Amino acid sequence: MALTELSAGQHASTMTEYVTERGRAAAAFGSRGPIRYDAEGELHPDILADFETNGFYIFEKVIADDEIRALRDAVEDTIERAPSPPDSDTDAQGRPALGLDYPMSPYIFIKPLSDPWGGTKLLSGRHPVKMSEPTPDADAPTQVVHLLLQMCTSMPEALCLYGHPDLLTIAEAINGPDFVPYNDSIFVKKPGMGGSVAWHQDGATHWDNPDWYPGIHGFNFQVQLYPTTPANALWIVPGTHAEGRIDIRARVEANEGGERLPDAIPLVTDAGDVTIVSRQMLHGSFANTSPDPRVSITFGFYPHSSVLGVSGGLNISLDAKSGREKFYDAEHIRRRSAVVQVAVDARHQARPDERRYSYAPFAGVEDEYRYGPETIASVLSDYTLYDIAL
Ligand SMILES: O=C(O)CCC(=O)C(=O)O
Repeated sequence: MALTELSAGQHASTMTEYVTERGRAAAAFGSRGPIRYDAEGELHPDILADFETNGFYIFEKVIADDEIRALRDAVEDTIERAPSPPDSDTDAQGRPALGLDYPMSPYIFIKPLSDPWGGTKLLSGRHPVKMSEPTPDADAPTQVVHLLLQMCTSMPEALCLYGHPDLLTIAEAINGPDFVPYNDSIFVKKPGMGGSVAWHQDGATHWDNPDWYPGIHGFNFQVQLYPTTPANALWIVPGTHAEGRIDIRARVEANEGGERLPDAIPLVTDAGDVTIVSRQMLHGSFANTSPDPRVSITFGFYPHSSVLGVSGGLNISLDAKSGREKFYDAEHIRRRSAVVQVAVDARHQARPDERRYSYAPFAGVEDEYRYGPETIASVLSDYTLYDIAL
């Protein structure tokens, strides 16, 4: 029977042997531990070396329990405020839906357990092979939230997370002090409903750059709000970030187990753990037919040199008005990076006793980027227009 014809329960059973075996491989892999700094307060070089070799790292217990609880509540509240049905102006309780005044809807809906991008031309066609799409249970809704966007506008808790000093110190260690943000999105994968994300590499711009190197497309954080398991986690193929552009279709077609790639491992974490994954890594996730939810707050950063003077190669970055690719000049970069500076201040206001991160591009002008009504309007209301998608 083709995997696509399976019920949710049958899909889960079909996956059991693979997720168990690869889950064991993941547990033995390493490239994980708490954040460690050296005597100068820099991210420990052993962690950077692991990341450079394997293309990922799992930082354990970074986000405290109370912050995770607040983020869970904020995400659930945001999901409840989604338009219902998806093309409506009101939510399921008849209130005006969140995001009617945003430059683009902060919700992406999908059919439960489906794969919205695999085998399509969407997102620069970077997901060439469709994943299995098991049939959801008869009582599942027809559409579910797959992604939440523009979190820094809708959730002050998420804005504060974006200004987290440990996360920004990691971004600086990998990409330099003038690191530049990509976008943010929250993957929502509820049990029996969460869709898959077909195997892909994120980068779409610099593959033929004569100065290509494994870090040129930056990396993504994922902050996990619930423990992840081999059955619902993000999967990666370690080391593929350094292989250049991969023929994903050939790799999947040559594999006897199809999408169940033999050398992939799941990123198994606890709630409050944070993963970093190179945007050049071969990665993806399966339909969530497990009994456990996954909610992954995802946001990335690039080296400044990868962005300045470049046109976005990933087609989520088309200019809303002209439909053309955006050109990332210094002003565009400043507009988008200002979200980081406002986030740092929002976090400082919420947690004045915590170390405050110092973001080099805004050194000396911090007072112009205090979190409050003015920057909510000038920086946070439409920042997704300035997302930088390489
Ligand atoms: O979390 C997932 O399932 C997919 C994440 C992903 O593909 C990405 O961050 O690029």
